[in-house]
Amino acid sequence: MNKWVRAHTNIALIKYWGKENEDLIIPKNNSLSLTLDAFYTDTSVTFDDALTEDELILDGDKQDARTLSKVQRVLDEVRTLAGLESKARIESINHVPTAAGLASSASGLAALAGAASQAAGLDLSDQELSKLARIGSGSASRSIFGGFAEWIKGHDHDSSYAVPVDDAQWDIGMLFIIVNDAKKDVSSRDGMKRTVETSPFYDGWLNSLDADLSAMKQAVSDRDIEQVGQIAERNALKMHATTLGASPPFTYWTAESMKAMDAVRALRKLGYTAYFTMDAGPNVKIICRQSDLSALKQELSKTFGDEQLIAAKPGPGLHLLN
Ligand code: 2P0
Repeated sequence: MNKWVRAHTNIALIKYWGKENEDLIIPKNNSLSLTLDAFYTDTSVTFDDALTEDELILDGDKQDARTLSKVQRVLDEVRTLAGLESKARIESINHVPTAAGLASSASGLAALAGAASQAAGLDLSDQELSKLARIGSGSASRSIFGGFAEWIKGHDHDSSYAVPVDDAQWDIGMLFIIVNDAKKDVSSRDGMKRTVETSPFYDGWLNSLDADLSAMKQAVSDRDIEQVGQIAERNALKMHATTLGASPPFTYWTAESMKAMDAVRALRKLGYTAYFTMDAGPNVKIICRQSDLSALKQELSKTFGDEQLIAAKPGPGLHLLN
């Protein structure tokens, strides 16, 4: 019987935005994230000689070839490592609150790396698992680890993987404001490629990253939530600024995102530690004290529906389920 493996999603505080090598998914810069408890994917893989093609069943529905392509990168690597030729059947369940619009490739591809290597009889180290998840989706490399993780960019397949930075067992949390669950116009993969190739602001982004990353690592080590929030917010704003300079230009922000960002600034005026970050979509995530999560949720429920607000705490790394 094959085992089920669980991986949690992560949100970057120092963003990954742009690839040095698109085929191997080697990033242009190191990134640093926090793995969260609220969103995760459970996956089980069976290699079966009777199958004529790989298949992916996500939340009970068989997925098309396009969705299968990221997954096949990981399966092919596992087959190579294990000397297997059989096709695989993947069953996956996304535990993401309905309508959250957060279906993340990070938890999905990390869980797949764990489940596929397990099913193939490989006993991989966390570093090997991180590399395996990375070739499916860059951000998945970080979801192998709980708490804070840094993806070291490296320069080839063997040198590009995430490492644990801090277990985040302190007063930090994240509150999600779900403003829109519609499918995005520009995927993160296409968006980062277009930005690298055409945005004159991209160099400015890259040049400022070392300073943000080292300041963030210091803030995490000091457990300084104010600094973590400030650095994350400015890093996210810079990443999003690069998309406005792309050709053709684009943004992941909507009017609702702006409203949510204003709401976070208003929380700060009330004296709360609250800073936002955003990814390749319109939802806004608030970095805050875990001990303030309930109060912030209550404050924001004056502006947003309860179903739009999801509280998260630091989550664990990849693990087997019983
Ligand atoms: C991140 N994002 O660091 C950044 C910030 C979105 C904005 O990683 O092409 O799905 O599969 O490597 O990991 C989303 O991109 O992209 C992402 P691929 P991925 O979390």
